[in-house]
Amino acid sequence: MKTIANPLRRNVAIIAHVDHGKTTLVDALLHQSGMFRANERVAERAMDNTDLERERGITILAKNTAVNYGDILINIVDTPGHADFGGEVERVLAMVDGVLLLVDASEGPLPQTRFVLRKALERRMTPIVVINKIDRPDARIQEVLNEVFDLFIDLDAVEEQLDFAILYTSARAGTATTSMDTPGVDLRPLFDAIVESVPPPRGDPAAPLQMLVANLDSSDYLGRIAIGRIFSGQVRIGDQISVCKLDGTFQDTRVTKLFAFEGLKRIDITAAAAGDIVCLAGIEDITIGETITDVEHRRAINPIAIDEPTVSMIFGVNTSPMAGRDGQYVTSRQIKDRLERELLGNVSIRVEPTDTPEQMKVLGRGELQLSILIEMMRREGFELQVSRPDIVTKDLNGKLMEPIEDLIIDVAEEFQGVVIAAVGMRRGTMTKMVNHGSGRVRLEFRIPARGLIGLRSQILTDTKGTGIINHLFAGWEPWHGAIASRATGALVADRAGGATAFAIWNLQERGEIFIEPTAPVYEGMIIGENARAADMDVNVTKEKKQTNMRSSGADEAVRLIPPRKRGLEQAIEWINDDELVEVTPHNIRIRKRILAANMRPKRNAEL
Ligand SMILES: Nc1nc2c(ncn2[C@@H]2O[C@H](COP(=O)(O)OP(=O)(O)OP(=O)(O)O)[C@@H](O)[C@H]2O)c(=O)[nH]1
Ligand SMILES: [Mg+2]
Repeated sequence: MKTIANPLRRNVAIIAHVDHGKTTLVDALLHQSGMFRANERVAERAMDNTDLERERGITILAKNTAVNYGDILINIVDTPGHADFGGEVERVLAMVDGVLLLVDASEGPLPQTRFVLRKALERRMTPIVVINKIDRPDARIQEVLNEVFDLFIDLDAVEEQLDFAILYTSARAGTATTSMDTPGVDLRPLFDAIVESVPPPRGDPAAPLQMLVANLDSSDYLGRIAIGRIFSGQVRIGDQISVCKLDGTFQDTRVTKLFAFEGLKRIDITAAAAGDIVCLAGIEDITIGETITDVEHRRAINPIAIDEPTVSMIFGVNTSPMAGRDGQYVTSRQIKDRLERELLGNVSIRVEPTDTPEQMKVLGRGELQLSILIEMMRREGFELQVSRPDIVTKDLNGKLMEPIEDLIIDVAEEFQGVVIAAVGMRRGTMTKMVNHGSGRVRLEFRIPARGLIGLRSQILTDTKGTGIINHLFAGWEPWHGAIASRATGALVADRAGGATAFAIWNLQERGEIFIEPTAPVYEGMIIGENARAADMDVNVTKEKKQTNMRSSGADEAVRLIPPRKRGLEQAIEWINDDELVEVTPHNIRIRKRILAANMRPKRNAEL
């Protein structure tokens, strides 16, 4: 057994299903460890510090922080709970010696709870189970704890892993207790549990240096910053080091900048040793999974294995007639470079060439992950066009296999029927139905991953925004057969120009309109959804003839139904294979792949 590297360190990750309160708990841990001055204003969910994270209220990237508890330094990694960002969890588990498994006291274990727990158990960790949100009026604490036990058993936890510590917390109130009989007053019981249950890091500080890079950051001043765990040895400013690259080569360099985490900051340090989580700046081209060693002993640590992507989309150069109007970066070269940069820090994304240099195939864990990437690119000034997401299939002894997901939908009882019908249409089969007696039911299905594309927005519409959908990759099965795509056709602009209120007013009885009067359109651009199955070419630039005027223009304007503008994600979910989403910094447009009406095969068969 390796020696304890540092008895005064603990390295722990917080893992859970989405929204179960990880980042809120980190806030409370930071506050109570005295990381902030009494009068310091700190944003809620301080670790969610990127624009997209703050806007959406979800964590996208795993992030490090560290707090002191007595004379112990606790490195904490906050992780995302959304399934699409599961790769982030996988790679940070290589950095830590223990995990806090948070479970919402009302929702109980959900698909991502299962995923992250499985990953932690596989790494032989014994999690600390944290039943969070015990303040919720609908908390069902004992039941949820039983469900957690069942989940451990279901995942083949070994005996000592079943001996997990249990804490009951309200991350929002900043309290924890080990027993529901004694209400918590602060987080001290949780800090104590971390110190007692998470093993101190092992590794020999006297051995040669080995540091595994598990995360990347960058700064304008310092360039690329490698974040990782030192498994053995020591590192000092000025040391000669070698990077064992993923391709098997070595890159020798010198340590110029070394940091440790302290609350939300990074502080300069001069040396670090086995057991520490630190940042090294100034190493060109370093990437996740590489090992930093001393120059005499270049021995790499096994790279982190990550689950394969399941969804792909084609990213292409914007070919619409409006291309280049508001983007700064529009060429295939620029898009390719940007995607290559993404690969460095985003371990669960892959990029493959297609048969044309104008298009790249981007693979990821889900639609959300890919649409977040597209959203980041457009905010940086990129223009591109993207296809409908496709799932990744594989060939097993000549048989076509497709990914299958476990799907869990929580809805009010009244919507149960529509939801079951909608999932059934997509070849989902119900496996379980639980009614907690609260007026909501939990429906469980198995469904081809294909069937999930667009399902979320449909369920949200069908349940008036109240349905909660979760899914998790369950395995590969032989192809389940065709799934009907969108049942409706598109209203397609038949010429370029500016949309008029008059034309929209005339068209809105045919279906739902996506654009506003005066919006510029081009031939082949989709301006609305046809209520029928066929596509329809329409003139949305038509001006009213004076002679036809029966009522005043103002009257008609009032009668325009406000357009249902599609955001990026809705647009991506909505399109069919013969359609594309055009993405620019200021616009999301939906278009036919083939713009010219006379070149475009007509989709007119009533389904
Ligand atoms: N009632 C109650 N609400 C809580 C508690 N902890 C967190 N929340 C709320 O739960 C929501 C989600 O909290 P987050 O901390 O963002 O959850 P998360 O696990 O970090 O979410 P992801 O990072 O997106 O997976 C927020 O609205 C919090 O205010 C708690 O103890 N009690
Ligand atoms: Mg979070």
